[in-house]
Amino acid sequence: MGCNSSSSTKAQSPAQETNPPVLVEPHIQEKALTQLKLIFESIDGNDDGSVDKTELSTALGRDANLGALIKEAGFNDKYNVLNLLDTDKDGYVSWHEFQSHLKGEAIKEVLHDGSVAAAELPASEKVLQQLRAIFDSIDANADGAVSQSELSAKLKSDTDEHGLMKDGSFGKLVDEAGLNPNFRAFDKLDTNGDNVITWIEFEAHLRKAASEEVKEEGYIAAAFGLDDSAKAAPGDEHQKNNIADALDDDPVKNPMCGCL
Ligand SMILES: [Ca+2]
Ligand SMILES: [Ca+2]
Ligand SMILES: [Ca+2]
Repeated sequence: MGCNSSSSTKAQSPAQETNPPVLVEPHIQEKALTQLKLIFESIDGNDDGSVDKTELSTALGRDANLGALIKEAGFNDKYNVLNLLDTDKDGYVSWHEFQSHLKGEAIKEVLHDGSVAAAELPASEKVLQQLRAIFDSIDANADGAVSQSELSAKLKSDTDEHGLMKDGSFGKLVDEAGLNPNFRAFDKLDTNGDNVITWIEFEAHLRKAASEEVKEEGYIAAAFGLDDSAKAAPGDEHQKNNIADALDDDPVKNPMCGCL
C-alpha cells in the first residue's frame, strides 16, 4: 500500500525555444550565399569579379544595409572596410574573401528575416532588368507592349505535351504569380482592359513572384539566356594574357641535349 501513486505527470520542458541553431539547413546556406552573390555582383560595378576600393565605397554610400551587414559581421572600421575584408592583401576583395567573411551573418539574417537586408536593392534591380528582358522577348514586334497574340504565342511555346507550363518558363512565372496561364491570363495582365499589356502592367503583376525567384535562385529562370549582360565578363583579357605567358614559358627543346 503506501506510495502507490506513481504519478504519470510528464516532465515539462518550459525552455525548449532556447536551442541554438547549431545545424543550418543546406537550403538556408544556399539562400544566404545566393543573396551574398547578388550583393557582391552589384558592388562589382565593372564586372571583373573583384571589388576595388572605389566600388566598395560607392556601394556603401548607396545602401546603408551593406554597411550594417559588414558591421554586424564584426568589421567595424568605417574607413578601412576594404582592408579588413581583403584577406590576401592584394588590394581587392574577391568573391571568396567576401563570402567567407559575411556568410555567417547572412545566414543569421536569412534565419531571422527570411532574407538578407542588403540583398533587397540588388535583387530588385536584377528583377527589373530580367523582367524587362522577358517582356521585350515576348513583345515580338517591339512596339513596347504585349498583344494578345504575342502573349498566346509565348504561353503556347511554354506549354508541354500535358498542357502544363514547363519548368523555368515564363508561363510558370505567371503561374507562380497566382495567375492561371491557361485561363484568361491576358485579361488579368491587361489591368486597364485596353487590349495591350504595357510594361507597367506586366511588372506590377509579376514582380513579386520574380523577386522571390531571384532571392531564392539568384535569377529569374524565365530570363535565362535572354539577359546575359551580367554573365558576359568583359575582363578575361587578363586570363588570356596569363595563358599566353604560360605558353611563352614553355621550355624550348634543346636538340643538343639528346645525348645517347
Ligand atoms: Ca570590380
Ligand atoms: Ca583580395
Ligand atoms: Ca493594358
